[in-house]
Amino acid sequence: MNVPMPGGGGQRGKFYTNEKARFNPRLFRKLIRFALPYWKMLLLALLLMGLFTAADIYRPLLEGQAIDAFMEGVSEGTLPMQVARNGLMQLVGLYALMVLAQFVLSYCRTMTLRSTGQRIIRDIRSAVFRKVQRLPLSFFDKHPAGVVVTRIVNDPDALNELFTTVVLGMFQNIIVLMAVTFAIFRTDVSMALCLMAAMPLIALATIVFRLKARVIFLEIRNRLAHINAFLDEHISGMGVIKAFHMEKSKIDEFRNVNKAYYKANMRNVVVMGIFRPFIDCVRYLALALLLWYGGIRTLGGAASIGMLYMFIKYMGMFFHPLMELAEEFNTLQSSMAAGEKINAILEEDEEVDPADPVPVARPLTGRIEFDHVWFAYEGENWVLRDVSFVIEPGQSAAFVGATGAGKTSIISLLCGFYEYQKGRILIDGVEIKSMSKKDYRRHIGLVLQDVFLMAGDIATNIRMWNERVSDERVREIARYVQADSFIDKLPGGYDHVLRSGGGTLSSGERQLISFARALTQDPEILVMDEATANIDTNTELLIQEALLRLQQNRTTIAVAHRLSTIKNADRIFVIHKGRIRESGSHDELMEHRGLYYHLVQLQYNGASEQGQQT
Ligand code: TTP
Ligand code: MG
Repeated sequence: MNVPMPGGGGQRGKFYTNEKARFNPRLFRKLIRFALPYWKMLLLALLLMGLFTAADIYRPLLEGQAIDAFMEGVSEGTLPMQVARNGLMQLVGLYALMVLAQFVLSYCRTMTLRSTGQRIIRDIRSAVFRKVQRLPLSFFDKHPAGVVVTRIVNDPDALNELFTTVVLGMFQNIIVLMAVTFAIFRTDVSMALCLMAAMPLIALATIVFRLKARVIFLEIRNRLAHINAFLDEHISGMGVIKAFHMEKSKIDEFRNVNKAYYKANMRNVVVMGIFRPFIDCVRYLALALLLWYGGIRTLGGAASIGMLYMFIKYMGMFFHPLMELAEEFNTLQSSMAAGEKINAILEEDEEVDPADPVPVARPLTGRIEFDHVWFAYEGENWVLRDVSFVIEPGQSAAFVGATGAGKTSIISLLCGFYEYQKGRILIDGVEIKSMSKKDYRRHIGLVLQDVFLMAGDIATNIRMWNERVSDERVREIARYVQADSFIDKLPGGYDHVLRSGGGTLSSGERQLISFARALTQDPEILVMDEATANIDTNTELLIQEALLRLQQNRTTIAVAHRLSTIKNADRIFVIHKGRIRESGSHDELMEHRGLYYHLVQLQYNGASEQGQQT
């Protein structure tokens, strides 16, 4: 899979750029369904938050009252014991109780919120992975693996923030703001207005900050995607980079990509660096104003020291949620961007299966028919043009033709990996579009040139996690395809554990395993695309013998560049630029002296020039 660089347009745009990080109510309604199953928990969290906040608001009131009670005592010259009896003790007791209650509430709230959050993340991750499993192969042609991984691993975290931190956090902060406002205006209107004097400045700063932050935030996300795509490409292509001595230039290239990311982050640092101190500055100025005005009022007897203390406390409680709100808006934007990307995957078209599939006959006879099939990977770039052929049950067919002629595409269509645009493909007389892909793929054994082995031991890779295939059968099949000799030499033999991809085996060894894998299914149709391309001539001859026996009761389709390997096929189709140009047996085609004849001549001459007989 090639890794496209970000910034380009087209399909991948919505995975990289064009992030609309604005709040989008339609998207929000879609995403909220991940939180809906946990509405009870979230409601509980909200309730706990409300109680906690109420206690928070009430505390400065108590503190103020306590101070006033004490001051009264001092001014009246009462003894400490009497002050205590005058209600200070009760106040302090109530206060201690509230602090304890807040501790419990805070613990319960955090636990409820966090555990719900983790559940939401888990659900989203599963949903995205489930979706990815159902996507057609064409999706993976367009989206690099690194990006899909980000969608499954990182984005759910960001989206979770939307429900837990942002929505509930905003709710809480707004409640605090309203409660504080109510409390101060109820206590003293003129002093409350004094505190509010700072509001316009703060509102202005927050708006400017929000706008700035949004632009910078998008920039950071894009730069990050850029770095990820760069790394994805350059780590998987390490071999090529080394072979072409590109290390130095790649290091320079990375320095630039890295610098762009650094710069975007630095802009964020600067904006954040200004915003917080600015708000602090405004806050302390407002405090000074309050001290001055409150001082005058206290001295004049219109307010008490406890009240002034309470106002100072409330001022802190007022600014804190304001700052948090600004940051929550920021998080809202990032989580909306993540949500948008997750939603884009969730809305991708899945592999289409008919609503009411025709059941697949068991066993199939294995008749394959292409009826005027046209196919393009994209738009009208026809890769297959009006392809028609029939392969009768039990026949062996071969496709030959130049590189890029469309042979693999024919096989991909037969396996239902891509949807064809015109014509029909029929298996046993039933069009594949009316069958369930999962059902009929069971009947097709596929051996490809590039073999992907899963993480696990050799035997498991052969039986493909199908427990019904016994160890005995695995060994028998491995012997059949001549894989046993190299497997026996591996440490642990059939229990030898492979890493994902099977990179520690040679290409030929992987192909042999792939052969065995296809045969454990005992498929009615066996499809081989360059299946022996990486296998030495000696082993291939041995496999050919096995294959001949295998072909007896199944339909086989082989694609091969080495023509010697398909000479015995019942029918050979010559593909040229997406069309079938010739078909027939080897002898017929040789007699015809057309394209096939020339291909054979070329290979034969080429081989004999090198002194090798094919
Ligand atoms: P293939 O069908 O892959 O060609 P082939 O199998 O005959 O070639 P080879 O012998 O090298 O294996 O491709 C046919 C054309 O389709 C080719 O021009 C590339 C194009 N193509 C796409 O546009 N998108 C794709 O995802 C693939 C796989 C191929
Ligand atoms: Mg091919």
